[in-house]
Amino acid sequence: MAKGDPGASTRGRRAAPRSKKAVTGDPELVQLLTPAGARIDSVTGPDGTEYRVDFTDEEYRGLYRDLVLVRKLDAEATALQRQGELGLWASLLGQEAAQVGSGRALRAQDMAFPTYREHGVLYCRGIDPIMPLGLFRGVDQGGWDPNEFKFNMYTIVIGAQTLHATGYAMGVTMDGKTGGEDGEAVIAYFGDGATSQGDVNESFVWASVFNAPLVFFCQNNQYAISEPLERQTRVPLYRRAAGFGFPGIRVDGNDVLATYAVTRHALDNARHGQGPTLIEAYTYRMGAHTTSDDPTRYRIASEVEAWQAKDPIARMKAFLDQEKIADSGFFAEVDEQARQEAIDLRERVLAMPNPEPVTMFDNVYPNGSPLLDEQRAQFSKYFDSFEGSAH
Ligand SMILES: Cc1ncc(C[n+]2csc(CCOP(=O)(O)OP(=O)(O)O)c2C)c(N)n1
Ligand SMILES: [Mg+2]
Repeated sequence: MAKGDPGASTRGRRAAPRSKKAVTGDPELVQLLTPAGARIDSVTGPDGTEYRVDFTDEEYRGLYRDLVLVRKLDAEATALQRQGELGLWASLLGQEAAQVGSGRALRAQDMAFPTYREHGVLYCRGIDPIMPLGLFRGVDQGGWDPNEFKFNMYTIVIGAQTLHATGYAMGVTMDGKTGGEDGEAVIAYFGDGATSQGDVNESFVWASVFNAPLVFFCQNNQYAISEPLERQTRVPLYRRAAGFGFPGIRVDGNDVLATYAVTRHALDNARHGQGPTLIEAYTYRMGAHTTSDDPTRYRIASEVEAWQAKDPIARMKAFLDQEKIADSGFFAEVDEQARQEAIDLRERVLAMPNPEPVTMFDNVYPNGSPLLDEQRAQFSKYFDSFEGSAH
């Protein structure tokens, strides 16, 4: 796992092997690593910003390790759901680079507002990956402290977290915490489907006119459950930002390096008081929407296969291999670490204690309420009436 702040150290940097100073293929897409694993030195965005990364070999390997671990833990969670150990799971399969690239671009002081699929960002924030499994097992409400890790609770209500993030970001400005390298920036994650929500559009307006230090990070994974992108928009999503008065940029969301570069730049602009940016991370949901969904009902296999050729981990591995940044021993060691961490995750999920039903009343208000106390007493009495009840 790439600890700390990749790209921040100044020692042992590796120059990109190829010096191609152009956007390849789609001119609307920032890409620094092609699907075949070839590096592009730098890309100039539409506003003249030059995007590049400057990692050491160790940092490149760290990003690869993150990608593999995040995918393996996600696969283990899906398996646990299939075996009845979780009520539901929302897999991030295919979106690892979008999440690790943006998650590692965050500085320690930055605040993130996730949806329900940001397990990769959660991992980058240093939160124990077991935490969301408790939520999806129904034994707790998430378990991590949003203030400690600067990572809010998962939000299921589509788009709502963009409003929370906007309010938080406006508060950051009011507290005088923007300006300079130590300034705080905020990032809000949401999906392509969420862009059709009123909440998201309202948050665009407020963030824009109040110049909030906020990055809107849209993972366009091409679907909102069964609804394809063309049911959400007639223009590329990143262009929506122009109508609200702030910059928008589309990045190859399956390219961890480009995602890192674009997100870091947008966060730094925000922390320096230059207002919001919309990033559209162009990616693909390789699996089902959740374990309750059957994607074969609404999309064809050839589409999935076409995206498999753009796999975010395969291209990073090809790059590390071609440039001799990592060898087979390293790849085997990462796979073994992932295997061990998945076993550990499984064991700890199975050992999770079931909460006492009455504890559902505990976290509704910080200081309780008389009405809730009454409900708790009624529920306890009812529960005690069952034969063999623990109460
Ligand atoms: C306000 C609201 N409406 C509807 C839903 C049901 N719902 C859950 S996920 C989802 C699709 C979201 O798609 P997208 O924003 O693209 O995110 P993705 O799941 O693809 O990451 C919907 C409609 C919800 N959770 N909240
Ligand atoms: Mg989507």
